[in-house]
Amino acid sequence: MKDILTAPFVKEMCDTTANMYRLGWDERNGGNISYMLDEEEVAQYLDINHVLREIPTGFKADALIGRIFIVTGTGKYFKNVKTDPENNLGIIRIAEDGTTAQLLWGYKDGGKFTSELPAHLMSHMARLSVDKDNRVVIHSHPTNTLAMNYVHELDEKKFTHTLWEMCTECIVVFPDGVGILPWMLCGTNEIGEATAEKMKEFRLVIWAMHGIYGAGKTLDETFGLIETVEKAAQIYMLTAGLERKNTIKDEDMIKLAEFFKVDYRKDFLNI
Ligand code: 2HA
Ligand code: ZN
Repeated sequence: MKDILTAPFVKEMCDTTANMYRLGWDERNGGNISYMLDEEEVAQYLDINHVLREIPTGFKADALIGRIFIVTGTGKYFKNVKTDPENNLGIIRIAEDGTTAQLLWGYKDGGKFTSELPAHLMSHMARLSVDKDNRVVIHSHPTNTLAMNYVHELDEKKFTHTLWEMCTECIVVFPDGVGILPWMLCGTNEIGEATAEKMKEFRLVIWAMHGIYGAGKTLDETFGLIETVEKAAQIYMLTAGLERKNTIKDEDMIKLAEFFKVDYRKDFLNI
């Protein structure tokens, strides 16, 4: 059996959380990540028949029975993942009943998965229903994206359009736009269900005055999606309130989308 601390998926979780902390997006215990793993790959590092603990999830995830995820722990700080992965991360498998998480590794101090597990697993189910290659869900509190929530209308079309105007490549990176939920209580099945509903349409969902969810095939891709929104939001915040003399026009966005052959939300343009 290989040493799990050398597993690429553990290293990637360490690098991504460290990176997000460094960017100031995940203060204290803010943010959480879930990453679906390949059973054969996990079996190189763990006896996957050895369940350390069983933890109820509080909701049913029938479509994910038997699926294995590496998930950040509740109350744990992104800042600390890299130096102590076994305490701050856990590997869980969804049991036959669809409502129990079988702990295979991690949460060493008796902890458990993020309080946002409903939003994560429901989002995985929603994304898998439209993209069978989806593996990752990331939640974070990126600074400028959050700041923008206070000064920009929280309308999906208008918010997406503003982001697309802020950096040339935005429409290419997230042509499907950004979904938005109103302020809701976090950590609940209700916000999980609402997030998942949006995830059928968008890979990025803003939780108003809280943060953002992103979904994708790899940690890099999902991180990159959130990073691109955050960069656009930063440009917006640096220029909001100033007289705008130039902008990326809708006709320019169409040229980009056609040149890079992306299927974009045409109804989010004004022409
Ligand atoms: O887990 O970010 O939304 C900490 C959070 C909750
Ligand atoms: Zn949060």
